[in-house]
Amino acid sequence: IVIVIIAVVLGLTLRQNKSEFESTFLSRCEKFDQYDCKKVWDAFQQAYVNKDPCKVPVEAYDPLIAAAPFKPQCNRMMFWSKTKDVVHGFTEKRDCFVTLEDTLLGSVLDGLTWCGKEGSKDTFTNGCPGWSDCENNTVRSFWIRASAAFADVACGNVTAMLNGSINTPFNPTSIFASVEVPRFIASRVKNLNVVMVIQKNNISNCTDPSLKNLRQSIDTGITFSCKDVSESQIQECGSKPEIACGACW
Ligand code: AVW
Repeated sequence: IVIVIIAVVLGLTLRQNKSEFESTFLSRCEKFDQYDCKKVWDAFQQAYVNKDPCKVPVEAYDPLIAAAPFKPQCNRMMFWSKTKDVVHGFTEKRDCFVTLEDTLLGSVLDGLTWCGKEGSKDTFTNGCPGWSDCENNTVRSFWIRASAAFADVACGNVTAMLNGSINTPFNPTSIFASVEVPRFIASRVKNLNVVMVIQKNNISNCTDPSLKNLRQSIDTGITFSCKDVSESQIQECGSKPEIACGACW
């Protein structure tokens, strides 16, 4: 009996408690059916655990993408650049489009910071390198890998919301321009429809020279369109379910 008690007490003290991060990951994951969240968590951890947080290449997340693959949702896929709040404000209310942040991996990791440390099997949420502190940082590599995988399955009519309140709505250094657009292939994607979000003090619109670059950089065979749409019109469509998705703008 004494031995059993010692073994149990030892087992309990040695067993690592689930971190708050792991709990968040798993509870967000469990909102999606058809995925084995423990398997997804294990595939996620192997990308960065016990590594220098600045030495996690994009490919480190390949096994994670394989464990939770993206499903093509033709004609409903929404990309964005510098319009995160407008886009999600809309997609939260209406089931018209699917963004990366609506998929399992995107929604589980949205807004989170994480990294590992050499010599430790833990996940840390403090003291992790910032987005531009080093090239191969743990969080940035994930978003690049996930964005690439999401763009790889893009099909049919693809929509992108760009920001008319900045100088260069199609910025070559953005994930949208550098990772996603190059993966749109004519055999899968029919049209790229840009929605230029226009606010009161907009400084650019669909006539911006950067949009010409976008038109020229897409795969031949993909047709391109751009429409200036006011932010208030997007919000109105978000709050009026009687307006059909296709009639929003
Ligand atoms: P974004 P993207 N520091 O609005 O085209 C911290 O520029 O690049 O649009 N976080 C950053 C930084 C930074 N300097 N830069 C970017 N981020 C993060 C995935 C931050 O979380 C979707 F499918 C910001 O909200 C879109 O089509 C996010 O990256 C496309 O990639 C987007 O930055 C949007 O990427």
